[in-house]
Amino acid sequence: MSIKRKTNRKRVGIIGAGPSGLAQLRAFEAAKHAGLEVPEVVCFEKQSNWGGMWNYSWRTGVGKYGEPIHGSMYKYLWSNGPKECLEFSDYSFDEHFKKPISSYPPRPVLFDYIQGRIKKNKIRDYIRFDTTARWVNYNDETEKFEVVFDDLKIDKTYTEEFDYLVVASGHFSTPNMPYFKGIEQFPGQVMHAHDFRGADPYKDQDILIIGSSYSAEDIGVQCHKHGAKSVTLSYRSNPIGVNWPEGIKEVPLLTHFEDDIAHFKNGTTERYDAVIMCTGYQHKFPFLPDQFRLKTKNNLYPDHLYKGVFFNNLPKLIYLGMQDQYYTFNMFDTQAWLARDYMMDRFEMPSRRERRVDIDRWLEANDKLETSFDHVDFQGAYIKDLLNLSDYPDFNVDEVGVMFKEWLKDKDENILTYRDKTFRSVVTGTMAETHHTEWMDELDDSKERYLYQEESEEALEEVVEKQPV
Ligand code: FAD
Ligand code: NA7
Repeated sequence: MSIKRKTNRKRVGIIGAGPSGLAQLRAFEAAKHAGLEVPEVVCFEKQSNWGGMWNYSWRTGVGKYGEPIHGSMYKYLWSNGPKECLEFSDYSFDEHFKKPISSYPPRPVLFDYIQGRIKKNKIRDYIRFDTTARWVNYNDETEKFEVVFDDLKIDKTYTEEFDYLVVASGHFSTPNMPYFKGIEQFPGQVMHAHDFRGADPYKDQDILIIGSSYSAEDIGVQCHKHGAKSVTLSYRSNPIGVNWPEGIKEVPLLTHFEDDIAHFKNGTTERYDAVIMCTGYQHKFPFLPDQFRLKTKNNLYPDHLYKGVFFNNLPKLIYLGMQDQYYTFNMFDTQAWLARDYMMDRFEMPSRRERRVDIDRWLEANDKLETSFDHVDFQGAYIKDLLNLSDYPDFNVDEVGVMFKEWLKDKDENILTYRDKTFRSVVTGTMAETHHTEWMDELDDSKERYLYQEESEEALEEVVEKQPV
């Protein structure tokens, strides 16, 4: 069934209600509040709730309607960078929590923060949940996107038309799963980080992790924290190279298995109980035809995207959050504000050639990056470029860059204590609180436990004191 609409108001379709899709909705809402006429906007989300990765699912494999599970997050995930580096500049942590909190909150706390900004505005009304984008066709005659959706709840397929299509479906969901000779005979569990839901099952086990990036580092440390006997990280290109505590080590790449014995490139061998592939994710857009699909590895400036957002061959197709990420929520905002302005004819799109020149300039700069500090500076420069092009509230990107570099140094010094450090907000100037419990000793990641304050302990003591003896 195809629903045709007789209205001149432009229509915007957004695929995904994670932080990027929600940033797009928030950007339109801000324009509406400013009295501007906004297009008709509909967001489609295949899960039953918003928040993307931050909407934790205990499920792995497929969901209740048989769709591949999107979530890769796990219990006990605490922010892997300072929250001051991702703070929305139009909705501060102070505004949400009404008191200073620490710099590295756990997942439920960040999820709560993301929701706070959008609950204030009735953004839920724009979202059709339990709805998967199945296929996109661009009609050259009408110049509209015809998108096929499945309403999973009632098992119904329908098509809708849009003038603009925003792809905000994330890119840390479809595993990149390499093969190693002999792995099919490995007797223990072999899984990808995408299916990791917590470190509890690995207590007292010897764990082999393949990869040397964020997931390898954090899952390795989580397993160590929650009682794994040993954790070995096996790297392909470069080791993470931090000062590992006893119980975690890095070795060169795995070459093959003989039963439960792993052989490594340096000739050493070791026995393991379980293998976790932290080997990254694929940018996967099964709903897009070949000519519109973004084809890229995980990097800081995917090719073919003008300003990291507009698909160069058809700028009405907009991608959000497709870069590798130092900056997250605030970067998605700067992208969404610019995308909104283009969709509302407030940003003049340069010619295709000019766009190509701009993309090439960024790609060349990207090629020259060497260190992690260079990466931080590069993404900072990108965000400053976007900030110059829209009215998203300015924030001190250079200062955030300084915090990212501190964070990198903190991790180098002590991977087990970096989450105990505190930073100052560039949005409000508020200094973060030290958390009531050191991260290594904190085994409960609930919001209630996190926000539990000493006052309540004092109050509790008072109550106890007043009890008749
Ligand atoms: P996602 O959050 O992935 O959201 C995409 C949404 O699109 C999902 O809700 C999905 O269901 C929906 N969707 C996908 N396909 C379809 C379809 N066909 N139809 C309809 N809906 C669809 N960032 C940080 O800042 N700090 C961290 O500590 C941090 N930790 C992370 C830990 C892990 C394990 C992972 C995987 C990522 C982490 N990130 C972290 C990065 C995280 O990806 C971003 O913070 C953010 O979630 C990206 O937002 P997004 O909206 O672009 O994508
Ligand atoms: P990343 O950052 O894309 O890293 C992928 C890692 O996997 C990286 O170390 C790769 O090594 C390694 N890799 C990829 N393929 C292989 C093979 N075939 N063999 C060995 N190693 C391999 O993904 P992450 O999951 O760590 O992080 C993604 C997000 O999740 C991030 O934003 C976090 O916040 C959470 P390479 O260096 O390329 O040799």
